[in-house]
Amino acid sequence: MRRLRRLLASALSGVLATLFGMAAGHLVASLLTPSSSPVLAVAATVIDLTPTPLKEYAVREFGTKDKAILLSTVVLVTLIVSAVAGMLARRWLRIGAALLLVLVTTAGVAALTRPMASAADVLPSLVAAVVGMTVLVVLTRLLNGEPLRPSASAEQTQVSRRTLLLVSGCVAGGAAVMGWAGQRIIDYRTRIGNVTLPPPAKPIPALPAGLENVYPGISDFRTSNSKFYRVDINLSLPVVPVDDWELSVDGDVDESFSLTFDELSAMPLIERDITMTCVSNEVGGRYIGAARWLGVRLTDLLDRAGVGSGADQLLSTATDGFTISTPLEALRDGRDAMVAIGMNGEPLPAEHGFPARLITPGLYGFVGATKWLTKLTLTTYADQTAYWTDRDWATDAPIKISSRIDTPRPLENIKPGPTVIGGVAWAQQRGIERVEVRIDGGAWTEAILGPDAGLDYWRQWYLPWEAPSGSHMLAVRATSVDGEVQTAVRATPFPEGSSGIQEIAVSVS
Ligand SMILES: Nc1nc2c(c(=O)[nH]1)N[C@H]1C(S)=C(S)[C@@H](COP(=O)(O)O)O[C@H]1N2
Ligand SMILES: [Mo]
Repeated sequence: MRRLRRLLASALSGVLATLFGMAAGHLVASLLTPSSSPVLAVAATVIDLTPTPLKEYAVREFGTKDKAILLSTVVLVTLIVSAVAGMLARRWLRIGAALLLVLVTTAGVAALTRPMASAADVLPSLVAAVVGMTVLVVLTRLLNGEPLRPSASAEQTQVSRRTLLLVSGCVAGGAAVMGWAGQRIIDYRTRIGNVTLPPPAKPIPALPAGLENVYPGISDFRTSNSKFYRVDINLSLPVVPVDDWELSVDGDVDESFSLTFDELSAMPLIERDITMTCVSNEVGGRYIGAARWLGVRLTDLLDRAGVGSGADQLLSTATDGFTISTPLEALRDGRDAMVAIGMNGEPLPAEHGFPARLITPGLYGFVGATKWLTKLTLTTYADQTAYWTDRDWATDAPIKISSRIDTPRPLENIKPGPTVIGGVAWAQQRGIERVEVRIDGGAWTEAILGPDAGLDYWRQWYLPWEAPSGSHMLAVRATSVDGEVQTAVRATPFPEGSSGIQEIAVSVS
């Protein structure tokens, strides 16, 4: 019993040492670069090193919770190792300390090898090392009843259990306060600045009312900013102070230039309704959203720079070190790609790329939707490659035609009688001609389409259904205006987007 208590106490000392170090590192990072926080840096590196199939599995299984799950796993593993370090330290202080040092060195190396890392990014890990090690030494000595200072006399070293509890409590409390403060500072620094958006040069008509008000359960015709899916490589949002921000256009151009946010927003602004899709979206998945974007037409910027004859790609760079290659041809075929500064009537939210991002209708996000954009470089595919293409994803990736059942939900139990099957369908750049529903493997029945907001916007659809009791299989497929019928042939998201037909089971009773 006593041995078990001793063991637990020493394990706890290791855990407390690490928590305190991590929190101190987080606080220091919040003041410098949030992504250099030890936990965040390690987690981000884990993402980078995870093989693509495993990443796809995680995205599929955990959806947007994948980041939270990853962070918790990293913290949990770290704390387990720390507990072991604490137990070892009780008898062999050096070995325990060495184990903690391995942990924190991992964090330091991770921070230094992030895409945009500078030497200063090792600081949070250094602080974590010094602080965590000190706590480990102090707690271990207290536990062992050893003097904290070599010169201390015998009665000074008599530590009561109360002292030990007090010190442990202070360490735990200190860690909580530092971690909380660091997070508050990060939230403050990544908030969006005080920005007012000028109106578009030619406002477009208001979006028609969608079907969601008539048939609840169908996705909103316009996705609100707070519900818009978020996909990026970051565990913490990049800090982009709008006053220091600049967008430069360079590379194979007659004259490179850069613009401040005010200069960019003073250019003629266009407004477009565009549905964005992530290449990682599974058939029937949620990584899709539709919004009204406000921004500067990309060709205006390209014309101003004067594109050289050799360029075949636009390489965009973001403050998070992320890069995207977009085929120049797609950007100049009249599709109104833009550098967006507004989303649904508001400045871009921090999660969606404040202060400016690229939006390319018809291409998956990873080839045309650079958030936190800072640089547009005219270059060639032979000369330069981008983040995901370096990881074997497709270089050119038009969004595939697809459709989704929103209501009823997979495996939902509904009442027999009149109901509605409904959802959304998209074929950006081409438009949706028809949506069909198949019930229990029968014939395809044409659904009724909702309002039309242009080729690049999704269409809502519904089909009234007299649901009979029993289990049923519901499937949906779309046809584009140019006649492509959504294929039943399955493809995984990697490397150029999923295909197949969504079929769900529902029970009626
Ligand atoms: N800077 C930056 N831009 C980025 C990414 C990123 O990781 N970093 N991810 C891309 C991907 S894969 C997609 S699908 C879209 C998602 O945009 P959203 O989060 O606003 O929906 O952003 C793109 N732009
Ligand atoms: Mo994506």
